[in-house]
Amino acid sequence: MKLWIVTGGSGFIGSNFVRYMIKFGDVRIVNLDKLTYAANLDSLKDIAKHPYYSFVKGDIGDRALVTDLLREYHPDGVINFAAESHVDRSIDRPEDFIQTNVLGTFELLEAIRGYWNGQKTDMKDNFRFLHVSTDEVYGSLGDDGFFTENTPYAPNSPYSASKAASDHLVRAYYHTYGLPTLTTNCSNNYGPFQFPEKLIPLMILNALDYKPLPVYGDGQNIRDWLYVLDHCEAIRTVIEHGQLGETYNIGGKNEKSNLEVVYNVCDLLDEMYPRKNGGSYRQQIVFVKDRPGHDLRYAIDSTKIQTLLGWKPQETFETGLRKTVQWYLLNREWCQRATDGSYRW
Ligand code: NAD
Ligand code: TDX
Repeated sequence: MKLWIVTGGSGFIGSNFVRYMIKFGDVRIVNLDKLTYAANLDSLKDIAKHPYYSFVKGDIGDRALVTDLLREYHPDGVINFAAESHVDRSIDRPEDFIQTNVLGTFELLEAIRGYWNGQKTDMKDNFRFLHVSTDEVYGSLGDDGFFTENTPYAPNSPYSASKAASDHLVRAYYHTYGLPTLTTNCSNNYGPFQFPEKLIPLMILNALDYKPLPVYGDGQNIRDWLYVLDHCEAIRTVIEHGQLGETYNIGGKNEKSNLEVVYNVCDLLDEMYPRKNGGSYRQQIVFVKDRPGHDLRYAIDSTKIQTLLGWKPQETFETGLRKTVQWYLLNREWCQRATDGSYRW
């Protein structure tokens, strides 16, 4: 049976991935997570005691700790989800983004390189390091066109710049040292267990609390949405079948303006959990000051992973969003605990 070290497995995508893989049933997972504000141990409560799952609290930037873990577990691969992930926070305070996304990824790579170098040939050949990245590294699109794997990097926020730096380090470790790496660049994810600072869960929870729904600028910025479990399946596909040194774009061809997304959330809530005082949740929408340097449009061309590796998304935006709204309605306690304390600085 394979064993993978997953970093950042207590965050949104990481926790969905860990659960997905444990339920898939053919892999052991060691989750290394620093437990920042964005992490939530509750997200993996249902599998916390599973015999194939272990949790280690720690930082990807702690080279000695990562080296010890590699020597203890002899993993078949490492999947790096760990990052600071919220663009607005990166604008307010970029330091943590440089620390974890750039320096942390560097330390992680160094630990893995040191360990991998000392292994026998067959282990070296079978080992994989998969780095989970974002479409935001490509910058912003105009009204047409798509990001492909050949689109030049042009990051615009401290977050995307830090992710771009980490992607470049991963690329360099493949070309310079032969480390068996893979990189995925995915569009906006949504689904269960997403921390309510991101657009969709923030809108759901604010709506239910009768708070304003803050839409940045005119709400016409476009994002390309992918249901989180479709992303998880894409990552499994890439680590198992991807070609070393390659990058793979992942997206579901679900372009929506932010305002459309917020309207869709409101309409689903109107249907599933009508406002007590009548009227639509749309009445709570307010247009607020735009995000500085706000990228206009993201759109992913995922032809490469679809044609070469046979992955395709299972959810449309409509089916995925319905499941997501339903999940937040049924999991108010998770939401309460996720937002207890000071998740904003
Ligand atoms: P998240 O913020 O929900 O979770 C990040 C996790 O990483 C948390 O559990 C946190 O505790 C952990 N972490 C942070 N710093 C760490 C460190 N130094 N050492 C160990 N653990 C640390 O993020 P997410 O939305 O689940 O994103 C996961 C990855 O996917 C990130 O690399 C992100 O850039 C990428 N990504 C996210 C999206 C998206 O829409 N959310 C889209 C594309 C790519
Ligand atoms: O209150 C809000 N109002 C609003 O209009 C928030 C939180 C966001 N927005 C807008 C900004 C974006 O155009 O909605 C869009 C989505 O915003 P976020 O949920 O913050 O996501 P985004 O900035 O697009 O980045 C996300 O997708 C790519 C993730 O946070 C990244 O980690 C990932 O790499």
